[in-house]
Amino acid sequence: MSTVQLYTKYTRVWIPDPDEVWRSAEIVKDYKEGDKSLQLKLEDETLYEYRLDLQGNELPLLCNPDILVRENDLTALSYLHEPAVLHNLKVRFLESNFVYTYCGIVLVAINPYEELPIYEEDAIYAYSGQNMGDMDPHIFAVAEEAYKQMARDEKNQSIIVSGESGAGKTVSAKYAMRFFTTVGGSASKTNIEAKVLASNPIMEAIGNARTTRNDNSSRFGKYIEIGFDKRYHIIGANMRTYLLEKSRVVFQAEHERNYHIFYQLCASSSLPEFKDLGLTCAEDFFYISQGGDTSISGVDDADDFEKTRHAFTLLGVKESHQMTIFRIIAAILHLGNLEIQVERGSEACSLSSEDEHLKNFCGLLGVELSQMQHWLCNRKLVTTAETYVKNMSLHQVVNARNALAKHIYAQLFNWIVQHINKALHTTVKQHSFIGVLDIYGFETFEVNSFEQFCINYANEKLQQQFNLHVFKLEQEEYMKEGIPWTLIDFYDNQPCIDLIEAKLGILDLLDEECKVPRGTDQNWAQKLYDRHGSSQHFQKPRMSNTSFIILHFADKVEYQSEGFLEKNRDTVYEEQISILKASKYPMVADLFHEEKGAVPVTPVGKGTSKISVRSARPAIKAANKEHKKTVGHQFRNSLHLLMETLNATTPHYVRCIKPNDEKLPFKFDPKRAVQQLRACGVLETVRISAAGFPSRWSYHDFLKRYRVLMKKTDLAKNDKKQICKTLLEDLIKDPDKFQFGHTKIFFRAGQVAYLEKLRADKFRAAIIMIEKTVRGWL
Ligand code: AD9
Ligand code: MG
Repeated sequence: MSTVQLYTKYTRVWIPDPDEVWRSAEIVKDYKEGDKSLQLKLEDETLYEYRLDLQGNELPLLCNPDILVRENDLTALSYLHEPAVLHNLKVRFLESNFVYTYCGIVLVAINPYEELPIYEEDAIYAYSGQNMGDMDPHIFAVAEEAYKQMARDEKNQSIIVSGESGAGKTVSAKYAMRFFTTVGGSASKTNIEAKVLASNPIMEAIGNARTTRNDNSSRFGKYIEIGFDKRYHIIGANMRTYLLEKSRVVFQAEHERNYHIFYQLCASSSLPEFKDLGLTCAEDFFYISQGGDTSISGVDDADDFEKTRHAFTLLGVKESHQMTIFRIIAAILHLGNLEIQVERGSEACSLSSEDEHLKNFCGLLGVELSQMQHWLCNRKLVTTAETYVKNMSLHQVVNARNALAKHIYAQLFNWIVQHINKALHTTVKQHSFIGVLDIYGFETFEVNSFEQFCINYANEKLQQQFNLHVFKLEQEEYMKEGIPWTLIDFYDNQPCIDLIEAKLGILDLLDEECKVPRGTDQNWAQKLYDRHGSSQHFQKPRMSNTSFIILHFADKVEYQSEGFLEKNRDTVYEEQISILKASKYPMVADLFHEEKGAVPVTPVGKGTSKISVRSARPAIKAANKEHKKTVGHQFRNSLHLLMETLNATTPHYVRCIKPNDEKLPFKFDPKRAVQQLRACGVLETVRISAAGFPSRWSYHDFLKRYRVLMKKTDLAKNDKKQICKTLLEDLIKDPDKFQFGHTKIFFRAGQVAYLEKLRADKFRAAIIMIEKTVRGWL
């Protein structure tokens, strides 16, 4: 049977639709080889001519048979393609309010934007100890599976949650953690379960913010390992974080906010213990009011602040340390309000020693005011021969001040993470762990910069880890069933990863450009074109000489090179840091001590009054010798480490989907859903599955369903396997379309649908026969 013969009357197909992405239609006239169009009837009964010459002569995709609609697992679909996946998710979500669906080893979770009664403790106990296939798909089922496999295989596990902003990653990760703390609770005196959960409100206070997409958007990636003892009780945890979005500390786009903690503190500034912080309402501070409205509907910042403090206390962060944390947070706010004065007749800037904010900033951090006042406006330039002090322009002062604010915040963030880790650390021997990864999903905006580049690079790595894992699992299953595994074709995104991280790849060239005196974003882009212009995953946009395109697995993304160098260097001025190191508060001083080589490497530009550009060159070289690791370099290392960790665990994947942009409950926008299914690799999974033998039937089940297609003489035989073989070899002429395993029959995509069609035809013929007979009687 050729594919053409599948397009017969009554068969249903998917046709593209501008609003729904795909809509179904029924064929009303058998398709014949060479026909220029296909006659269809749409769901509203209207007739529609599907012109093949307008569709590149491609016949439309076929619908799955009805028995497969609403499947718990999408890979059970016979036709595994985009419309089938989309349709099933939509029907389950809208008609049954099912949030969760499996797609092979992936749990797809669609954000309901509504509190559902499916997460109570009862539900946790209902899923605990059950088999995944016996229950409705659920985040608890995935967590249970990880917990069970940890014990059964004596192997560490990880739960990898991904999806775009607002899709529900953090919520899912929290439910998974709640599951483990509940089923792995030991009622010990250490209260470790509560501590593990208490890390969430703290991390959200310091690392989450309102964005246009999510009122509680995580601006960092997180991998938390929950440790268990021999009896699989929780004994501790450890967390690693990835690439905090530092730029938010000094800037927010319209309608966005800075990190929650700033507003929480301002909302509580009238408490007696905070009267020395010099804080007022959030609107008064530049660093946290650029986005406009400083409140979030439904959120009480003062209330949340109490929760944050309570969580700190639970984790054993001393009152005095908490106080220092809040002083530092307040200090950053004052830093943002400094009144920088430009001296008349020169470019030089200064700060008044009477500036209340400067006084507060220095007082809160315990540093000397006169020093800070000077070094916020001047910088040191070192040549081999001499050291100069140079005034900075207003632009430079503001930049340096912002860099300092970001640096202080990032150091504080790291300090808090370290302290949480200390509190969650245990001396009891850890037997195994389950890691939960809540990381930023693939993203593309109108303008994509260094942050998107890093995020998408991370996703490219995760996708590869995923592909390899799926491939390995398939391979194992095939071996177990005695099927040659060379029959699977599979996709590897290594070339795209190489483009980014290999020797002389994008990151290497970026680091190089950061070291070159007078390197620029544009020169870097030029070097990328020269070196990678012919690469399969790289393109130069026709209309631009500064941006570049990467063909990621999920989508094509155009990046603007502007700002890459600066963000990659992440420079702060040594003189300013030295002052902080000398703080009279040990905790403040400590924050900056481990830091090595925070050297100004920004090459000297024009307007240098005391040194000519040429003579400045040696200085830059000298500085570069101590050059700290670039952000890109650090990120690459941390991703490698993450991959090593993940590869040493058994992974479980959760892909979150945001069903609409208005945050409306149970509204499904097919266009948005498809976009994400492509980006988060669900369709890629489907592709990998479809490339192998996605449908599997046990001999018994197969026989039961397709008896009607078998000859009576064959059915009389005893050997079930042989009956199935005889039938299939008769019905499906292409031997590549199926394989006989030890216990199951493996089918290529589409074969089960074809068998279903034969079965339906047989019944239809039988009905017609009966009708004729009955008519004959009458
Ligand atoms: V981001 O990349 O950090 O910006 P996330 O983490 O993917 O994003 P988050 O978990 O914060 O999204 O979810 C966004 C909002 O969706 C939540 O604040 C809830 O209001 C809503 N949400 C998400 N998942 C669920 C759910 N399972 N049930 C109910 C949910 N509401
Ligand atoms: Mg999040």
